[in-house]
Amino acid sequence: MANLILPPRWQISERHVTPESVYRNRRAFLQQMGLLGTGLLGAAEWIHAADAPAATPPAGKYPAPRNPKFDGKGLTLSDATVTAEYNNFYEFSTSKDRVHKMVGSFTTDPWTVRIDGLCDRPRTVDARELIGEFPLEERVYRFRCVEAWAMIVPWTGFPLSRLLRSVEPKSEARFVRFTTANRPEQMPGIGRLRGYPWPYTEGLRLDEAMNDLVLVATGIYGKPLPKQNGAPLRLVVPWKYGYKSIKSIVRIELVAKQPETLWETLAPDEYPFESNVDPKVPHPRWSQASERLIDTGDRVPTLPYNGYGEQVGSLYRKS
Ligand SMILES: Nc1nc2c(c(=O)[nH]1)N[C@H]1C(S)=C(S)[C@@H](COP(=O)(O)O)O[C@H]1N2
Ligand SMILES: [Mo]
Repeated sequence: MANLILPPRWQISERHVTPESVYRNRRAFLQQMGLLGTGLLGAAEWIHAADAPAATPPAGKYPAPRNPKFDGKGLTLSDATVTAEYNNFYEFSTSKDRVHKMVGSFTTDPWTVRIDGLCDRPRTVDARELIGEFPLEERVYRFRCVEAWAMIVPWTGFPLSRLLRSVEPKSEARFVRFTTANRPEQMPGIGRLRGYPWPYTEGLRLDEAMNDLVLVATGIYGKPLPKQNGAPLRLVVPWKYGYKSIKSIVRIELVAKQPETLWETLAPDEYPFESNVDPKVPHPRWSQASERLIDTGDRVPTLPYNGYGEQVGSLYRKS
């Protein structure tokens, strides 16, 4: 089946960064960094904010306090304009620089999310309400696409573990399955990639999903997520290749068996379920030893688990 299907655009990757968008806002970016620098909160303030009641509507929750555990020390944030205009979101377009121009008619408010499957308290809730329930925090993470480009961004959101605990998973639950909205009338890429097994789905083992690093992101750069980055809710799994970080989620389901995912279904040898970032394991068609930062163009070594081995290595140690 896979060879009847249009190949993913990333099979011809490595030449998608448009030089204008890379350098255009460089000055503005440096100014912004100066401002961000003064906006850092200390640990005490962060804890205080995290304990505050969570009734505020989403618009009032930005910018959220930065979690000092993930303050991005030693990392330089990627240019916000570049990350907003260089996107993988195949429901809209396979051209990264076009996605942000095609999301205009995509409605992300109101937005219903269903959290169900093998749990005692399944629920269906509007995204705004859900975001209002959890204290939001900012975390600076590395983000590594399987195509060997990377960025460093400040996400706003809350740990997925909190949401999962709130629905009380049953003991039979072993995996979590995530599904993106499927609206061909608003998402022109769906009709163009007819052989793809839409909707976009992804999955994690339950123990991976419960790891503190996994965020339900609701914002980026101190503001609510732009549609092209996965509004109103997306996943961020920083130690895995970018395609695991599924956008614009409508359903989160606790399941017993490893779920099928869009990319694994299309090309299991290239985009397997686990997909941990590993510089020693090349993609069948290119090396994963290094990566290109999308704003500066710098090539840097790729780190095992994308630099998060200390937090997640124990999940994969064979006993
Ligand atoms: N629904 C959906 N989620 C998706 C994708 C997609 O095409 N559709 N692309 C993935 C890939 S390959 C990457 S690298 C990231 C890109 O996220 P960004 O555009 O916010 O940088 O989103 C991931 N999530
Ligand atoms: Mo990606």
